[in-house]
Amino acid sequence: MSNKTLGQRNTNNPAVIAFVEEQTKLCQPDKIFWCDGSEAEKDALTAEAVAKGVLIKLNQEKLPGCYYHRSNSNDVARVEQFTFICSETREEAGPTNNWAPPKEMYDKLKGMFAGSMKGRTMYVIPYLMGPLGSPLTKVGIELTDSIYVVLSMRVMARIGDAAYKQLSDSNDFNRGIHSMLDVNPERRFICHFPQDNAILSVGSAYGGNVLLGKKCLALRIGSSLGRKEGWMAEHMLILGVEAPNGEKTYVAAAFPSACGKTNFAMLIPPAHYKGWKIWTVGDDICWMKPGPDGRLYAINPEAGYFGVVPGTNSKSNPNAVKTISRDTIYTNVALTPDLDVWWEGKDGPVPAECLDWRGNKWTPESKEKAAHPNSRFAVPMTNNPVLAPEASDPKGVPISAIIFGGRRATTMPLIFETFDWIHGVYVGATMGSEMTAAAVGGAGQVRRDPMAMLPFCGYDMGDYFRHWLRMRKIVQNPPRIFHVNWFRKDDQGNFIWPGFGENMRVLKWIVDRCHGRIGAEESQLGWVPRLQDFDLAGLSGFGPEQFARAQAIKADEWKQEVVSQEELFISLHSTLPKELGYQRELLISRL
Ligand code: OXD
Ligand code: MN
Repeated sequence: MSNKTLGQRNTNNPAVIAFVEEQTKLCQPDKIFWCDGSEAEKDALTAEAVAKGVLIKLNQEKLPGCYYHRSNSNDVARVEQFTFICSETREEAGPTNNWAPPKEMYDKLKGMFAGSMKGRTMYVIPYLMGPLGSPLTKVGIELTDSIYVVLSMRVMARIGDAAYKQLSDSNDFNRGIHSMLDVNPERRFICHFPQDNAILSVGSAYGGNVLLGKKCLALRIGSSLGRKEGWMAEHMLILGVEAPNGEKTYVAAAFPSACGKTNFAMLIPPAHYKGWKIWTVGDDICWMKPGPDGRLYAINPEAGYFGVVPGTNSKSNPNAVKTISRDTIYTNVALTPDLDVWWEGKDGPVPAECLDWRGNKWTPESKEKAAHPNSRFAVPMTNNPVLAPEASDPKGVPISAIIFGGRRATTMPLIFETFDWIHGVYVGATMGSEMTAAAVGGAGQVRRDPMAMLPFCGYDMGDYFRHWLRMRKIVQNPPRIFHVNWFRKDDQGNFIWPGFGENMRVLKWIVDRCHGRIGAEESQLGWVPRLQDFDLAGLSGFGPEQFARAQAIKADEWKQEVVSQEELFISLHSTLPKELGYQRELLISRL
């Protein structure tokens, strides 16, 4: 496309045009820019963002195609306290979501949007969540006054003409409107209207609050659509395990935010796993639907990774290090004098001096972190050296195993397999994890995070569990369900399990279980590997004794665990499926 046509209206879809016209009247932008997703558009908008100081061009010799962004220091994470599900009734949103009556919230937000884009450009971003042509794919139109949002959305989703192609002349698309306003936490609201397939976001420019395809559409609205339409929207990575004989087994895994989903999805097996390979399908979100052969098929609706930067290095995730060495937008990391980026846990020396994420001078003596703990990269998935070719397959991939896991210093063994689907739903529903920096507040405390969906489920959590249970009736060959914990600590506070690439050993047991070719023994929690079932070969500092410690089921810890699960169940009691209560009783009797 030539430069002349950049920003011109590029669709005749009457519903899209009407939506944009209506919002233009409300927001009163100086200019409307219709995005087409082209390279020319990327170049032009990037240049404009640099000229306006929204992006800093990084050292192109070291980091080709990379840019740096600093967000407002009051705007660095998702804000669950300002995130609302505005369904018709409070009951539909359930006790774990903030709720406001839709009319009241529409009125309030309309007041905030009125004239909010005066002096600014309104960008129209048509996008796809999912590969073009997939029956699972959804179309969204996001209107935004942030050029950073446009440039990030084009990394995270398939934007431009493909979206209009999938939409054709239909009016079935998600309507998303975002305005930064004055980036004031007092006027920050992330609101979802499932009945209208609409999202309104104001007062923030942080990814999870404003890249509306991601958490807002792909999870909150998506989960609600999935329940209506018979599919599942989950906070899961998807990976493929390739065996030396070419056999491919796909698994989906739900871990809460900042618990290593991206690392796990890009894992490199230890040296003696010759011929084994891990392929990434997705690192954060998974949409699953029953396929014609009675299995669950999954797509990754995203096209990029919006990952936590600190701790990324050649031990934790060598593939991510390569992935983010080009074409990456870095947000809130530290900036070195030669326009390179730095973060805590990066390979190589600590810089003698740099600018921290706020833009203040930082030296190794400084008390504060140089990079914000929730600093992020946004990078196209096509940069990933182990991107699964199936990541763009409209059919998706058949899922053999679902893995739940959290960050738990105690209680949870390294690995167990649940007895059946209903038990697996119970284990997912009662998942707990120590909180991280991905959301504001409470870092370190254990909170119940059912299926890692607590901040992302767009309707009542009890009904969400019911939907999971119902899926068993629709899916003839359901995946097996497992639980893992990489983060258990010993009495000295050291991690027992080495983690990272060694997680392949756990994955191997899981894959072999799925193919019915390895043993296990029954425990109170589920099926667990016997020593002879688990590969410890060549693992230094981790032998049978450590294995026993990693797998220990301690009565005192489980007493506390079931009490804390009860608190969750009480809070959800009015809609909690009775099957889950029975599962808890069964567990108690086994314990
Ligand atoms: C994310 C999150 O950004 O879960 O993926 O917070
Ligand atoms: Mn996430």
